[in-house]
Amino acid sequence: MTSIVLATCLDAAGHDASIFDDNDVFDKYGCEIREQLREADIALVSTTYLQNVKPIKAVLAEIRRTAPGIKIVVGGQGLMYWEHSSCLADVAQTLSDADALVFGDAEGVVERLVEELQQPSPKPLGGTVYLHPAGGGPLESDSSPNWAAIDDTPIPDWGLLRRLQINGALGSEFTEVSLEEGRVCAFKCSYCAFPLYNRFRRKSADRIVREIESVYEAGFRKAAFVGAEFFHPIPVVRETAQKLAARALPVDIWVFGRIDLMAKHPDLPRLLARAGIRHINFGLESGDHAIQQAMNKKIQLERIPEIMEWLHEAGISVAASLVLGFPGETHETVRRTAAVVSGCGFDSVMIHSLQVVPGTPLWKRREEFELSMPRPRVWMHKTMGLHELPEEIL
Ligand code: B12
Ligand code: SF4
Repeated sequence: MTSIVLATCLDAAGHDASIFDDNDVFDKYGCEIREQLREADIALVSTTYLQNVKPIKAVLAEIRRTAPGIKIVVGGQGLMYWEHSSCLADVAQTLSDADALVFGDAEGVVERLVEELQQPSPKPLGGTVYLHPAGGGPLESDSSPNWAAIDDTPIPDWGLLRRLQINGALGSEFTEVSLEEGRVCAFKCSYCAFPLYNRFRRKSADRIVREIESVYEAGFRKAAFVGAEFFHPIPVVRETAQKLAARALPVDIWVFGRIDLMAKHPDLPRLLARAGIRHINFGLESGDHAIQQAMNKKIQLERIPEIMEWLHEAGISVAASLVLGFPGETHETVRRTAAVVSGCGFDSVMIHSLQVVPGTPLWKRREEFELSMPRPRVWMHKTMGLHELPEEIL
């Protein structure tokens, strides 16, 4: 989705683009990338999925070797992640093959940055740090992120999937697209990294309807909302569902969302089904009340079986996800979670191990939770250690 959002910004500003979107892109598509780079003015490199900066450093070096004069811009949520765990000067030093770093949203910046980078002295832009200002002056270090007005951002043009070269070839075979109901989530679960690299914004009902219309017009019949959490606030969800139901477009929709928020709205599942929602991914995480409290998740577990019945009656399936290993987890709490889950009637269950991400409330309160981290990603606390969890979920 990141690639299509960036390509939409470039397209709107009248520029052609081609996309390479995969792990290890140079290993897989080296010839095709080099061919494109020799004709390009600018390379946009996204770090959204990355936790390790090394692959990006290598990609930048390879781009620079192939096209020494090209302008390179790096952005995406990985940049925010590294800034959290390091400092701007270190990030800039590591990514020194780039010409500019963009913190926060691309929309409203990328379109202008493409022009500015062609100038001898580019003008300051929100969220943008130029690494090589004219005359080799000092680093401009305003990395306060650019947060766009979410309803005013260009609607992602999924038709580009058919029109642009993706990984060196035309005519992609994607049948499903991703959309955002907004950015991030209004909740603050203590282990969750979503709010760290982005700011909560929710799209209006009219905007979401326009996006589904655009997906339909581009010929797609399946869309997944991946912003973070679809069901808050309920009045916006209700209005969105009413408007989508009125449009009755044959687009099957999949969302991430807290089904517990529907407890006081028994009519909502049927309305959602009329709007096209077919599947929900629900983060239950634990069936233990004390762990729910400590996670700051606070799901009323006893209401879930009833809400599941409403959803099933409406024809909506639900996959639940669990996180094992939160401080306080024992064999007993895992058994309790299994009992709760087996009484809920979920269509499928995904199990993950706890990850303690730097910057999250859980990470900041390590002492209080008696949580130790002998190595990055490895945790232990009074009642459990990562090594006790089965390999299949690590
Ligand atoms: C969908 C998703 C997945 C799917 C991916 C499916 C797919 N291929 O599309 C799956 C489930 C596979 C997945 C896996 C992982 N994910 Co994930 N995922 C997401 C999710 C929910 C949506 C990503 C998305 O499309 N966002 C919409 C786009 C438009 O947003 P964006 O990329 O941030 O882009 C905006 C800005 O950042 C900026 N921008 C981005 N790139 C660039 C580049 C330039 C040049 C510029 C100027 C601007 C710019 O402009 C864009 C528009 O404003 C995000 C959370 C979220 N809501 O963003 C997590 C998220 C990206 N995932 C994350 C993580 C950690 C992972 C995993 C590493 C998890 C794991 N431990 O295995 C893996 C890695 C996968 C991989 N192969 O690399 C983190 C990454 C943060 C980080 N760097 O540490 C996120 C942010 C969640 C979080 N906050 O913890 N994920
Ligand atoms: S775990 Fe889900 S509900 Fe909680 S803050 Fe993260 S995205 Fe929101």
